[in-house]
Amino acid sequence: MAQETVRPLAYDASSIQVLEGLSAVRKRPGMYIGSTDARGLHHLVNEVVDNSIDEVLAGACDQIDVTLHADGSCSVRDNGRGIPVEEHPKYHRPALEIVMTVLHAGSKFDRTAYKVTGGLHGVGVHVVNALSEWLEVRVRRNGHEYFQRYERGAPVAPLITVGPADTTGTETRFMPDSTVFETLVFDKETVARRLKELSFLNAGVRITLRDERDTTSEIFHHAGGIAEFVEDINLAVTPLFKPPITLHAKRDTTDIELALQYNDGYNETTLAFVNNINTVDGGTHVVGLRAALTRTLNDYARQRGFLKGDKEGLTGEDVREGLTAVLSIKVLEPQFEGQTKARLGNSEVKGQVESAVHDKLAEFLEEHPSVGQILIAKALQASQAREAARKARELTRRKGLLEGGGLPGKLADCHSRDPAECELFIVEGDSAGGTAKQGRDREFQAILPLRGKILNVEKARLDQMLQNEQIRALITAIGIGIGDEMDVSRLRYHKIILMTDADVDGSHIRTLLLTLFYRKMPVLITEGHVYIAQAPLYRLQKASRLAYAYSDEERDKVLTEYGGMKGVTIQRYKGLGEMNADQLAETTMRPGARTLLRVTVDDAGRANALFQILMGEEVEPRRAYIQEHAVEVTNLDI
Ligand code: 0RA
Repeated sequence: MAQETVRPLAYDASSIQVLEGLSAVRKRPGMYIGSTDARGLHHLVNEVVDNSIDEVLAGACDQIDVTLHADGSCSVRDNGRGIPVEEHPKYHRPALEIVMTVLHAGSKFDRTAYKVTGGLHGVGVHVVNALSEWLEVRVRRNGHEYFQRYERGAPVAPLITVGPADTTGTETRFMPDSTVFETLVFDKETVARRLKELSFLNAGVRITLRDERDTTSEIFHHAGGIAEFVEDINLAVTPLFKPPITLHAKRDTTDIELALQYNDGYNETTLAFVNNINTVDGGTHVVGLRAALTRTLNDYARQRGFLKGDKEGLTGEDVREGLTAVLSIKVLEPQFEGQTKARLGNSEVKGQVESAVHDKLAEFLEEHPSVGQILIAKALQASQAREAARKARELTRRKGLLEGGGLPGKLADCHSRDPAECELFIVEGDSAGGTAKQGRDREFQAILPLRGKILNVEKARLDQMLQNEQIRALITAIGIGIGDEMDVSRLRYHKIILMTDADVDGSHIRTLLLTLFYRKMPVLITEGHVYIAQAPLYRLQKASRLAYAYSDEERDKVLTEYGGMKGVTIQRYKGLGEMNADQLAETTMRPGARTLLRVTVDDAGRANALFQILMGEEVEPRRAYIQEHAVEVTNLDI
């Protein structure tokens, strides 16, 4: 074949290395991109975009255009310096080809600066290439436009010049390999979310997202950077001052940027990024930030006489109540730790961040005493509430309400004492609770019926929460406690299953419960203990044939299988209470027969904003959100 003869990778040593690298990636894609589902697919886009963002970090690029093409491919074009095309000293091939085919090109063609691609996702574009049916790259550089095409990672022709160019930059277009990925459809929202985040984190960069499939386009551009990020997060709450406080400092080679604003709520939202990577598990930079906040606000409060000499100081929790902060730092050699590599480990960074934030924040408060007053008032109020909560907790403990022996009366516990096999069904209403009790397997399934409305913890403090009977019952049954005394090793059930009606009330109760868990017992969610039961919406019977349908589509499918509506009895379940115990067990509760949705938080910032919108004070954003995302709200699997 003609094509074979022009393949530059014939039989020399480097070509063998390339082919070995490719087959390693193609054999175990999960090792490189985590998975081959939708998440892995979007990882490809992020990898390519991150390479352009590295040009932004080098100060060499301010425009990135992402296109989701109608043919299913994706392209990313930037106005950076262009990937070098000069001969690579070790491989004796164009550097571009090496970047596209070999693990970490290295040497003089490696950009020395802060790098997104050095971090968590930094697998290299060659991985994208290896997992693409085809990939085409165009580089504008040295007055020329260069072009090369690859198939499944291997070049199909040498790098060629296709014309003159009066600008510089790189464009990469790739078609994900259908033999690798389970899904091939790029989700605009998923792509947009990361691009939006990047546009906040890199003030001034202009990122466009064009979707040729529906001919829409969006521009992400935030001259205000992370200050605008904070404002965006706080859209649904009432800030205590405007604009957010911002600071920027350098300590050694570490660049530190922070924006923060307080609101009249009680929750903390801190997003922390290292080289544009979201460190959801925190790390030394977050420890430094917290230490600085506590120290600076205590010093300030004492100097101004808000805290008398003998009085106990403000705690970390006090100074973080109602705080929204975005911390974005750049580190030359980040070390990411932990199972998901989402925690920064560099020990030197703690002191760098603490020093920078302390100095700059103290300076800011000196210059803006009115904002200082607001911060101190907020923290003192939190401190008083914390004291009240401690008393309330002591009181409930004395009454034996929060600890062993005092399990709530309504709880129908299971026999097993092995938490790993135990399940707690939280059921809406006494009537459904009764049915669930009959239908359960008492060996390992416990039932806790909840009556009426549950307190909205988004608007309540710990002391108010502990006065609420429903919430006390939940806390006691779950067993891990709440607040600073939480201990996940005391979890009594490894599956906590929310079983509510498929109507508006049920969805509201479910959201309230998820808010409670997310805000007050987040380990339950991060460790994957919370599930949502899926009850059927329809029961369809035709003579001796019986089927359950969990959606309208499923109902229609069953009807087709039945050969039409004739002779079919359709029952629509409006609530769990309409099922008898056997039906409930067989459709919703029994392992093997049931489907459970596990609640996960992909994106802490988004979940946070979602709860603020759904449960917060501001009505308008909530209405807008619910109208826009009606389906998601009734099927909340954040
Ligand atoms: C290595 C060195 C230089 C730039 C790049 C790589 C580069 C890579 C990508 C990936 C996507 N867009 C990119 N743009 C640039 C520096 C080259 C120089 O000093 O001229």
